[in-house]
Amino acid sequence: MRLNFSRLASAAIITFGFLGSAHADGLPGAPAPFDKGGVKVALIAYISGGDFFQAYQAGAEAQAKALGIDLRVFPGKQNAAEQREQISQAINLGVQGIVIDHGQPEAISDVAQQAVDAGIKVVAFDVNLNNKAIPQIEQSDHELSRLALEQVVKDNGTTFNAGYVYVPGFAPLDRRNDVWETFKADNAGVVEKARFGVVNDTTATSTADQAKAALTANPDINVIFAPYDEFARGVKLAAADLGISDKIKIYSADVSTADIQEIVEEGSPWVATVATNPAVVGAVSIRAVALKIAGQDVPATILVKPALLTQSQLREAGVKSIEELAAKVPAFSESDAVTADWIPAKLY
Ligand code: SR1
Repeated sequence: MRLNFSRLASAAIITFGFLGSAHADGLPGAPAPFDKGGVKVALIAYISGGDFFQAYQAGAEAQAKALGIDLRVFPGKQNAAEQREQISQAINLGVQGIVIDHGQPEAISDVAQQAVDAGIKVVAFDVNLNNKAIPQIEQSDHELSRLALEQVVKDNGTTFNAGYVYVPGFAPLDRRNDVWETFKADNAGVVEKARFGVVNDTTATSTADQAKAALTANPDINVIFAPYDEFARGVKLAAADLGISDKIKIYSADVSTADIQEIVEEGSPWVATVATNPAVVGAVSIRAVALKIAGQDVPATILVKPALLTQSQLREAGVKSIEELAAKVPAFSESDAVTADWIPAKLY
């Protein structure tokens, strides 16, 4: 995806509970039930902490508001039992649609099926429920990983010692891992010296503790593949504490305003990331469930394509925030995935 500098952007606002909407009395020209308004949708998250998930939620809320949807957000605390209970609650609330954002398939597949059986339209972001009735939204994770590793090779060649941050069981991380495994198999000079990572409510600091141990035990690591921004932040923190920021290069996924600042700061080892605008992904998720509620076709897999962002590009462009990025890179301000002429798709 090419950088193109010509757009305007603004941020959405995070709130909880059923939200008011711009078209509470109906969206003129929209199909039923959006023409009358009062459509209730639940967004049920597995993880709510961290920049990515907050921006995703904000984008979902902005798109819901534009569609006249009353959106009830159930925040996630990495608790499978709680997410399962929240899906049951949403069914009992009589929502017309549910967006499931991450989660553990084995814990929620049956309640998701109960929702489908109750006539509720369900879509899933980054959790594969293996259910034909539930479209899956993702950020082209294989492509994301491939773009990041192409940049790794551009900067470091194909002979280096790597640290790899990975936690299995999360669909996007598992997909990114597929590409990493193939990459290693294809490049005998790439040696994975250490593998670590944790996902919890303090992912960055917990990962930093593990990174410190890994980097201390393996002082010859010069490349870190950390395909989640909280992982990258943790590794950057560890490198700063150990005084080795000039010895390693970090490649990640995701981007936020805080990430941009950490990437462009002087002496930062975080040299590239491959990302979508998570607010756009949140908006796409709501559009997908809205189309299903309106009885319109939705593909089984919906891809939101990521873009490579290097430290040097960001510095040269003088970009300091996700809004400035959205102003310059069209893919960060909108997606053409699951649109319809009755859906106000422009968030920015
Ligand atoms: C724990 S999974 C984290 C990932 O989910 C989303 O796909 C984001 O891109 C993030 O990297």
